[in-house]
Amino acid sequence: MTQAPAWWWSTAPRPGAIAVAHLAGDEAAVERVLAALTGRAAPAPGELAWRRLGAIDDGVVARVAPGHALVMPHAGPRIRALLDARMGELGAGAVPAGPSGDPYPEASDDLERRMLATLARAASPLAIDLLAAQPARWRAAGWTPGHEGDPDARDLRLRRLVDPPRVAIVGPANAGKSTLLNALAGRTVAIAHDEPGTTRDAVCARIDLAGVVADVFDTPGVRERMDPVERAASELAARALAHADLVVELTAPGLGWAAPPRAAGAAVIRALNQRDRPDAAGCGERASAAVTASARTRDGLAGLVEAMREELVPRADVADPRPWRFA
Ligand SMILES: Nc1nc2c(ncn2[C@@H]2O[C@H](COP(=O)(O)OP(=O)(O)OP(=O)(O)O)[C@@H](O)[C@H]2O)c(=O)[nH]1
Ligand SMILES: [Mg+2]
Repeated sequence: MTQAPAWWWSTAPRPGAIAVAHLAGDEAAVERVLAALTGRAAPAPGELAWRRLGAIDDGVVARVAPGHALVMPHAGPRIRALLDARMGELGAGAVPAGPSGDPYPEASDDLERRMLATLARAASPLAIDLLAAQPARWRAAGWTPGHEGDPDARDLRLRRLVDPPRVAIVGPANAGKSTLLNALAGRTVAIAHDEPGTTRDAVCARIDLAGVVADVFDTPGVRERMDPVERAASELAARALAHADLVVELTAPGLGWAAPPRAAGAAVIRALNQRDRPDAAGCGERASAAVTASARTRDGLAGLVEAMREELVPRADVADPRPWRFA
């Protein structure tokens, strides 16, 4: 009887070209799990091979030692979650444990180990102090392994500090969505232009919103007549919208509100952009906007960032002294 091998990731859970996961344990167990995952014999020690990873993805499998393989699929939260589930079915332990034993030898128990593993992949700086406080809070609350209970709404909002939430900026063409994304990112991510229909792709940037790191998507403007490229772009935008935790409905004086269909449960902030324009003060959109700002002059931008941050992870959640079901 072989011991269950360990399975853990050494890359952050974010979209990208490649992710790296480790499978480590005794030789026979590593071979068994690799064969079951890929449907083929495991590469020999020291070799690497391209493999199908079940029905989930394909990628490189590098057998760096008899009892240690690196599995490198495309990076993305969905592929990662599916592989984690599959490895669980195959009996590989999700609790992080390195080939040389425990990667967190400083951890005094499983709770601390899980906290450190979560800390290692957390996206937001705000997560650091909060995670560090959790072992003591759970012990004070009489924690026993596996008996934290189900996560509540606060637990789930706070998990956005670990796995970045998604924010979609939507609105009519020329509202300034791309200019806003660039202003938030502090660099040029999206092309902004006074030609309506400039944005033809769903552009995304990872942005620190007052301590909460989020993936912010620029989307093509909503227009009545669209060419095929724009239609394809707007389908991508629809996908970004369907998964958004927060939708920023952006407009400018005289453009009205374009309220595209969005995911149930997503929060919405209506924001009037271009408030530097002389006609902004008396425009009809102003009354129904929660926030006004100018992406061009950056005037009011801090207020918009604060509103976004508060919708994603309210300050009261972070300050709440109760323990957090972080994993
Ligand atoms: N005065 C003023 N102009 C702005 C502001 N933000 C954007 N603009 C201008 O508005 C025009 C459109 O900006 P974009 O950022 O391309 O608008 P968009 O919403 O991305 O447009 P589409 O991609 O076509 O949907 C550009 O000429 C920008 O310079 C602002 O805050 N104030
Ligand atoms: Mg644009």
